Amino acid sequence: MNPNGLVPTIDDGGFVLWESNSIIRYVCSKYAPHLSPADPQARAGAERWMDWQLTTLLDPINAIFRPLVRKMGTPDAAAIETARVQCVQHFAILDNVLARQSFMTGATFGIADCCIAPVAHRWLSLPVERVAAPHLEAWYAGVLERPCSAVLELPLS
Ligand SMILES: N[C@@H](CCC(=O)N[C@@H](CS)C(=O)NCC(=O)O)C(=O)O
Repeated sequence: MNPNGLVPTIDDGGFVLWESNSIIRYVCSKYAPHLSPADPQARAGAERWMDWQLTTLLDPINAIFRPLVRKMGTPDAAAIETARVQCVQHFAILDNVLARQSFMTGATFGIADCCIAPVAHRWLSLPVERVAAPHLEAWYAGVLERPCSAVLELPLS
């Protein structure tokens, strides 16, 4: 179904789609259009965080998650520390945003929150030192209260 042999991959009535953020966009547009802002600037602002998650946030998270949780390769303490510092900086950016608005999508929960929440779950669960990010932590606690957030309660694996 996915030439890359990776998850997530969905089959929606014969329509096969992979790439997590494309899946979020598709599922929201078909089944929950209220999660995507209609205003072009609000939508671009939200989608910017989805692109940033893929291009900037995931690499340092995975540089910690893969060796420490998935046990892939031999942990390199210096590389993990470099990634940790990058994560602290990246999550400070999110904390700043969430000091000014309730959700990564804007005033209401939406597509950008669906995409950032699983990465925040990893970051807040990794066995590394973090810097307090009160707005991020309050936002994440709110996400955990939402229906369908049970997957975020699972331990990292
Ligand atoms: N850019 C892809 C990355 C997909 C990816 O790397 N998936 C990982 C899990 S997060 C995977 O399938 N790894 C192999 C495995 O878990 O068996 C996306 O966002 O969907």
